[in-house]
Amino acid sequence: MSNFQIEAQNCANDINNALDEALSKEQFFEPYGAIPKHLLLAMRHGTLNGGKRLRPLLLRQTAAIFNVPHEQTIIAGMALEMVHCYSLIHDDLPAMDNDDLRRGQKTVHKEFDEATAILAGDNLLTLAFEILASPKDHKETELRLKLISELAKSAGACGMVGGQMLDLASENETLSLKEIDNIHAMKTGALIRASVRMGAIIGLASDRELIALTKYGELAGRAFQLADDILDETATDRQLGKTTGKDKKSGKATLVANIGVKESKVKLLEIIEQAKAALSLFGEKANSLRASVDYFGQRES
Ligand code: GRG
Repeated sequence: MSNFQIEAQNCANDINNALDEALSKEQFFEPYGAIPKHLLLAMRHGTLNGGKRLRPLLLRQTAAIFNVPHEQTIIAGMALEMVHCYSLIHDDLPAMDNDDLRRGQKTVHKEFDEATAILAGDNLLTLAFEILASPKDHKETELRLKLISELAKSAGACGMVGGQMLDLASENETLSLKEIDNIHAMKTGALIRASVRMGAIIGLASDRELIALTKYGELAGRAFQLADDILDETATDRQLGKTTGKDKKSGKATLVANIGVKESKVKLLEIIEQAKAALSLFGEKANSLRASVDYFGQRES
């Protein structure tokens, strides 16, 4: 295994263990009683069913530039994953992408039912902010508020939710490359940008450092989405653990639909190089972040 693979695996193990514990029955007794069992099972299904945990990895790698130990990035990493998993659960619903398969398993509304899937997503979103507010990893109130604000803005109407709205409205519409880019930046890029910025916030980055890392985060988000669109066109259902080719079928505006797979791959490599260049300020300390964006370009699932 490469250093990147080992690092990604360690991060995924840490986050999986922490999520498993956070989504256990005992956590939910006070003050109103236990969480309804069905709801908890649905939340666990949508969260602990695989997942590469790339957002916590970016957060952890960014914080490591500032010598923050991994243990102090677990809660923020879990909060990112909870928001990410909620978005996938809701995205799979019949009212949105209407998918039966996610991470190689039945989607939450297929395994349970639609109402349960909506509520499981809602509760993951709420829980993300509940755990971020806890002083366990970060004693300083101001730091916690900054993390909460960063995650809320990225997940909200000017970020992921707004991007999803624009994306749904764009089906069978002709969009300019700039408009497509903007939808991608909001829908997928915002949470990736926030992952990096939250790592920088935990690391008490200076303004100059935060600007450089934000640029990296934005470019990494673009690379991630473009790679996803290329995979949607070129990979198999089995490889991705979800239904592929849906963008084309639904007439969704993607860069790949506009410029083709070959040119998209060239563009992807350009964006990856720009992302790595944005890290020049940090020298070798940012090598892990460089490896992550390289992985975005090479991933097969
Ligand atoms: C429903 C509010 C709301 C938003 C949905 C993220 C999103 C917005 C929709 C998902 C559609 C999609 C497949 C977008 C492409 C990028 C993406 C988020 C891929 C999945 O992320 P990975 O590869 O997933 O990190 P894992 O399974 O590894 O966690």
